[in-house]
Amino acid sequence: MLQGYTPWPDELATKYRSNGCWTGETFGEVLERMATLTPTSIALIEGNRKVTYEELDERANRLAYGFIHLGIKKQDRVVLQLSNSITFFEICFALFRIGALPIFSLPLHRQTEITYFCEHTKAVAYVIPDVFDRHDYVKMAREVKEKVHTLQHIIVAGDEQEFLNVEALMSEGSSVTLPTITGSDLAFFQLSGGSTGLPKLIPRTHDEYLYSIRKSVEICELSERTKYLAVLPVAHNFTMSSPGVFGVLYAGGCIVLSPDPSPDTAFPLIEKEKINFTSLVPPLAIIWIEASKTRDYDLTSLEVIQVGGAKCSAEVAKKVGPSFGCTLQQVFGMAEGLVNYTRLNDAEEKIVYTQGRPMSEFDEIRIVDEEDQSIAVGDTGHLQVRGPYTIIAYYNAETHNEKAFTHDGFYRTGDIVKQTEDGYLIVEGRDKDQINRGGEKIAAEEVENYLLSHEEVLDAAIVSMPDAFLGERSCAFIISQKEQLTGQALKSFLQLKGIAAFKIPDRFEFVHEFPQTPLGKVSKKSLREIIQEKLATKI
Ligand code: OOB
Repeated sequence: MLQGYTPWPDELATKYRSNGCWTGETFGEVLERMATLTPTSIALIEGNRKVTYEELDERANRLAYGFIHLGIKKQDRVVLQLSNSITFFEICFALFRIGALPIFSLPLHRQTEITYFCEHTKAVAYVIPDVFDRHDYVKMAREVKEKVHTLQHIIVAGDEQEFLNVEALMSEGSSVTLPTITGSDLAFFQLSGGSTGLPKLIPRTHDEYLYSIRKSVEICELSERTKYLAVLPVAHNFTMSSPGVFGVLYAGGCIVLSPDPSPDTAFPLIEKEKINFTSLVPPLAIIWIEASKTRDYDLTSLEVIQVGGAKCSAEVAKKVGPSFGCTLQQVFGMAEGLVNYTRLNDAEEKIVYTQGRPMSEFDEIRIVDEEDQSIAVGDTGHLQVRGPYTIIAYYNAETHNEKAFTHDGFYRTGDIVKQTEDGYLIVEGRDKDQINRGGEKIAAEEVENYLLSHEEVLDAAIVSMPDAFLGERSCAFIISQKEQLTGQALKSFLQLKGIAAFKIPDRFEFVHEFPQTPLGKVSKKSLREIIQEKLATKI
């Protein structure tokens, strides 16, 4: 058993097996099955390169042997930071086959975050592109390797320099047997959006994650005729499994990988590949809707556009269907588990005004007040959830787990919602110290801590401010004795430190003190009001 991992209690595991949620199947087996059933169907398209199910299966196997020859073993942790590429899938399935555990970081993460993921999990390997979006990952890997002593291998897709090349890892495995992997084994780690100091890691077993995929495939009606355009990073839970790229592979469909989400890249791909399904965050939906008015591409193949990751306003939701001649599906999910979908045949009113309902009949949700007491249906309160694909603990985070989960094993989502009579959820707000910047999550405390490491910053508090396009942006209130300190200087400081660009505050406000709550804590509510007022008067 991996230290720091809290296994499912026997009672729940037995329940989810006996009610058919957990089948014991593994990701490695899913790919093998599809390679047998539909060997010559195209699984992945990246630019001019196409890979069939059989080829994907074969290449994943050769890489699995390569990893074993390198000495990577079952349960070893491997930080994976690849863009939307065929290599991402080959590496993923290779690691699944040998039971090594990928940690799905995002292409935007920088050395501070990557170093932390490697250190926290004692990772033995780190997989990167050479250059992506003008960022030099090899240089970054050099810096990370200096600091992390467990890290033995840097594996590069592209120009590997002094490190290992993915292609060179491919190996024939005549003399080795792959380890046995079961459904209850850990498969990988997802990252939590977070609200406290350091990002939390979400452990996932094959059983629980494949259940969520199977159920999503059913609800979203994916099949071998699905042509899915992956525009958001595939490493994110939404694009990965709701039903996402893994759902498409499960259904035998075809994934087209978009290097970026702009209409200029995505629309020609939709026309060329006759895409019928894709997933967007709300700001992208806005950009696509605007672009659809002026761009002359044939987008009539689109059947479903999902929007999720942040609240989609009714105003935007109303426009998706008419702009693209397709069905909108709202998706309200979380990397920790629970995913809600509007159903494809729901009435317009449900699709536009709600964030859907839980995907599984075994999702237990409750909406409670400040004292964890259930409230009347229709009242607004805190959402808690327990179920066959919602985690019961973060990895290696004992103190945090005590706060994040109730005594009876419900996850406190930090979302404030209300429920309709027929079970649909409407997201009304949040009680977690997080900023949702157009779907990208910023844990306020994490960034505050980075700012506090600047010698001229005495205190820092980050809050959200409303934004017509992204929904929210971040504003940092700073107390400093140095009058010369500027927001620009702090931005440069954070960039140099190496953190994902979306976490760098959009605005800085210098103050002499923070408003306080009656208990003497910083009142973020008052700070939000201050910045809203300033924005309203355009100061
Ligand atoms: C998805 O996952 P995360 O882990 O990046 O973020 C989860 C949080 C939720 O707790 C909620 O606060 C917010 O993001 N959220 C939404 C939303 N979808 C996510 N808030 C309002 N409306 C929505 N539709 O973001 C995620 C994971 C799987 C599927 C979809 C999204």
